[in-house]
Amino acid sequence: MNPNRRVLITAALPYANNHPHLGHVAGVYLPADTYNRYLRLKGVETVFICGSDDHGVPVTISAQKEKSSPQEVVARYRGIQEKVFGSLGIEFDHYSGTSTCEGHAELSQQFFTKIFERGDIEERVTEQFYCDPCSMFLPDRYVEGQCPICEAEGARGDQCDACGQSYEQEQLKDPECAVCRGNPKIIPTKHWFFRLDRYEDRLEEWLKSCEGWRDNVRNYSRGIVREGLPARSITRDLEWGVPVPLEEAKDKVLYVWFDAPIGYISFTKEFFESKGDTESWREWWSDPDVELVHFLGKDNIIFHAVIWPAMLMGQGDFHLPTSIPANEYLNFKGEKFSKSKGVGVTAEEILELYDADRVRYYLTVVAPEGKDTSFTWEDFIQRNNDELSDVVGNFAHRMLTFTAKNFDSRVPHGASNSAFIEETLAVIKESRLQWDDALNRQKFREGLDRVLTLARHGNRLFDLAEPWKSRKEDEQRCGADLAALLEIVHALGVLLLPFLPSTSKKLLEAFRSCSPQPEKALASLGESCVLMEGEELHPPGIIYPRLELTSEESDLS
Ligand code: B3M
Ligand code: ZN
Repeated sequence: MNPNRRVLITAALPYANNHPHLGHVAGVYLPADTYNRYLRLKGVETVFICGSDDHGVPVTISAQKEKSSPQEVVARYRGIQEKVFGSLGIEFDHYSGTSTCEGHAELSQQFFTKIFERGDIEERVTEQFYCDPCSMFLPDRYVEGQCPICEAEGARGDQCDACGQSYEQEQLKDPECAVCRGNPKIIPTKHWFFRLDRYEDRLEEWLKSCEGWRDNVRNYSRGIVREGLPARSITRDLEWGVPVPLEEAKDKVLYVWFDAPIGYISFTKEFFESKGDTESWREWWSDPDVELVHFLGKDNIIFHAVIWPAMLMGQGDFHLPTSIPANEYLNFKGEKFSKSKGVGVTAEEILELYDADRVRYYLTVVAPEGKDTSFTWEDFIQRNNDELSDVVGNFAHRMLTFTAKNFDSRVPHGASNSAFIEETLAVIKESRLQWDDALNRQKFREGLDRVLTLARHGNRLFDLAEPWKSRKEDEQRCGADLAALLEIVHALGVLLLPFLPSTSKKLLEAFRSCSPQPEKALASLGESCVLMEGEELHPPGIIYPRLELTSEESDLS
């Protein structure tokens, strides 16, 4: 491993108008956090950045509906988001927001100006929807209609959720004002367009060179580039947003998708500056050795794998994404989670019933990594019981209580040359290597499955060793076997750390007197015994009591 490896991790900026639901958590924030914890456990230096996406129509519509201001909506939802992520153990280094981050507007304007000065932004007179009763232009989500590409209903002015494509709004069929449901008229207004066609060759070249990407991201993006990229309008007739830095566009703002990804940079800058370091952010964004990894949901692929890289190319001094692990959707009863449509469960709702690691566990085993998956309460309970309680919790509990009863809660004397310890170490090593390989490829389901397999092996080896028999016949052998099995319990504690931080902490607490720090122990797992014999264990008790399905869950839509 490169000892100087550095990875900058971002998670898509949630609009500051929604309660994160489990679809968001499973698809974006949890895998990003798991990856960050994994890298840190491996000793890799990382910076983990996120914050709210404050501008744009999602926020102004909410403000209008609630009869409050965009600022109020942003402040409230940002608070909710930070609380939810915190309760789930999703630990960003910095959680900011595009409307409050100092320097964000300025940097966004610089991005615009630089591309403008290259001649890659051009002015056009466009026909835009305008609603007379509301006396306003209807950019983006202010207008709904039929998608010009896949013909799905309910498509928005800038993007269709059904096919993920984006287009210019006048292409939308049967448009309706999202506020008053009236039919908008069309009037001319000037806008500024990003000439993406000028970046096609470079994008194609770059996408071709990207290795190890998920097929859904790479093939989809290459397909879009190959079809030809139309110029995209990057300004809007709105008051809320970053002002366009042009004299003749005084009453317009930048399109939210233009300023939002720049937040990744401005938040990084703010993060380092808050520590009194005004220089490092630049290195994290320009040193070609720093890996840049963007976690997001599939509806955001085009923006991150095509438009954002073109924006970065237009600057010249930032590096391009190293990988873009985009997930499909986690659905609820066959439908996309949607707070506004009342489908699914929010993170706050489930956290009132269950602790974070149970939620993290389930959302990782059903992570929509390669295809859409489903959340169901029955499955949530079942996987928690069959896997977390019966396999992991039960194995750890059996080992620790057996040691408590028979060996005074101390690590027994091990026998370094027994076939049993050899086999146990080999099992641990193989699990660690497979875990490492899966997590390195950002295959989190697979990584967690490897840990479960190790616990299953543990239970099998315990049954094979029959220490309850050998305890009477050959106490020394019994102790040696148990010492080996305790190595598995400890390894589970280490390998679970990226996935289930509090469970891992509880398990590792049991070994606090007899094992090194997990970061130090990791590379030795399965190479040799790491527990110090004779030292005391501190069993945590039952970690995962079995769950019953109660009416409370069924009451949640
Ligand atoms: N806010 C879209 C979303 O929440 C958008 C992501 C921005 S990432 C720069 O799905
Ligand atoms: Zn209207």
